[in-house]
Amino acid sequence: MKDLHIHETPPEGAASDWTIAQNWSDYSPQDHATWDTLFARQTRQLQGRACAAYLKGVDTLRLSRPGIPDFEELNERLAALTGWRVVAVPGLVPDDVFFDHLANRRFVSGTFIRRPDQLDYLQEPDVFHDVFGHVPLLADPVYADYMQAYGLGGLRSLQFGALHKLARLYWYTVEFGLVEEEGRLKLFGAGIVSSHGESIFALDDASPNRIAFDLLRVMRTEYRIDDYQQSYFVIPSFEALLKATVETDFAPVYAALETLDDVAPDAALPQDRLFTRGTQAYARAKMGVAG
Ligand code: HBI
Ligand code: FE
Repeated sequence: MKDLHIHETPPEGAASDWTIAQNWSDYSPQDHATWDTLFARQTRQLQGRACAAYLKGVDTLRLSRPGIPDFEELNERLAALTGWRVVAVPGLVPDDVFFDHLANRRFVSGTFIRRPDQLDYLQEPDVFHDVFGHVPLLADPVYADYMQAYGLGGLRSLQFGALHKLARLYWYTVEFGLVEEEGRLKLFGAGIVSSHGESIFALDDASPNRIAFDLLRVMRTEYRIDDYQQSYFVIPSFEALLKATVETDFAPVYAALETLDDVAPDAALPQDRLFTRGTQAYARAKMGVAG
């Protein structure tokens, strides 16, 4: 999802903060039907798999109503719960713009929806990924604070030239995070909960590592954007994740990262607390290597 369609200035029709109108009435019946299809099969898939706060958010935000949500209506409920709003943008926006929105409790969402023949394939985040994947947890007060803290940290990381490292935190939590709930692993990352295949793979497949979250470890770890992850990180709770973020001065973390090597996506380190040591069979088969 990197470097695709990134403009340097807001495109024609976008405001200076890159927002556009959702133009909800322009969606076709087929667009709404695509949402309904994705919603139905993904809510089935997530029973017993998604974390409690995510499922609660789907419910309190009434995402089960038919059709692509109208952001204005969605925002009435979301803003009342946590002060977050969803704003429409034309695609990927520059990092500083993205972080500024998060720091002000605005989540940027694409407006287009994938074509019916592309239900499992998606290069750029569409409205299903952005709304179904990301928005339910923004109804959770602790997660809501974490996302804002990430936006503030993101703006700060730009001054350190350390966005590259901080982006790994976003990737391995907001997009692909797992959480331990009553002794069992559950999904919370938007990239997983919005993916039909990865919502099974991330919890059940023997291939990936599942490693206890550690801030420095995560920020050293490279990631794959083109296939299922080779390692997932498990947070103990959203409170712990928020604490690890807001109570940490990232300046010394960035300094420490300068002295540490990057870690490969499939690596397990001696100091890791492992929930699962993955076989990496899936990734190896994909790379065409025997064994
Ligand atoms: N723009 N629309 C959009 N959505 C994103 O998730 C996004 C972005 N621009 C930049 C960006 N993400 C990155 O900075 C983060 O993934 C770190
Ligand atoms: Fe996303």
